[in-house]
Amino acid sequence: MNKRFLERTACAFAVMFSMSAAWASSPKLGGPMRHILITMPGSEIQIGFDHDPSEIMPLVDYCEAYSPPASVLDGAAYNGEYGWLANGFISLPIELDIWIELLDQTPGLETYEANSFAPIFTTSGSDPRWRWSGAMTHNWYVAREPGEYEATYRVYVGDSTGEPVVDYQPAELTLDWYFDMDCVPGDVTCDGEVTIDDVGAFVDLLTGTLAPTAHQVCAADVNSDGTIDALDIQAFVSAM
Ligand SMILES: [Ca+2]
Ligand SMILES: [Ca+2]
Repeated sequence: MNKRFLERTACAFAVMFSMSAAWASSPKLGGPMRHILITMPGSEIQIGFDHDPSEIMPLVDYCEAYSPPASVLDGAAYNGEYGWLANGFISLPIELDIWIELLDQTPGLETYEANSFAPIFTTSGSDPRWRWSGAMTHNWYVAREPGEYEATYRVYVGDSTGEPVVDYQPAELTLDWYFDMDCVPGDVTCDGEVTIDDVGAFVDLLTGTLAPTAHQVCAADVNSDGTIDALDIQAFVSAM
């Protein structure tokens, strides 16, 4: 099987590949919901968890394309398991809200708001302070390079502009994620196996038609020598 054959095959499968990308219209949480429980007995914010807080959430690169505004997740690994959730009654004057402020995070971590997909927590220059509506909210945490990620937040009572109100005691917590590069060599569609579906995506990547995700770059280096070149075409054919 030479490259010209691969290119012809790529044309035949281009429609199939683009249709499969279009079907992926809903991002996945990535696992069970994991809630950060916020309660306020009196004037002190308290944080609890409905899961083991030492658990680390997986950022997954599904190699899918989403309809806007979810398309901010395209080309990246992400997770939406963490959710902010009220744990019992929270009583605040109407002019006050509970805010969450990013204090520190691993470079490269991005966050997008649950439903709007707007960048928050300093992503794309956004404010480190985010107003929590009080409803269950699963924001999207995103990374583009493999590694471990961490973010520390302060949960506090603030006015309508996010300025802290000193009458209430805040709480802090740290959340953790990891992006594990466990690609299958040749699996450019990121479904865990090498099939005929991967031919079109592989050739698109080789010819520069496809802007690959980190997972796809890993998968296209079929012989795992750190570069993507003609040797990978032979290795790809052998993997079929
Ligand atoms: Ca595949
Ligand atoms: Ca290679």
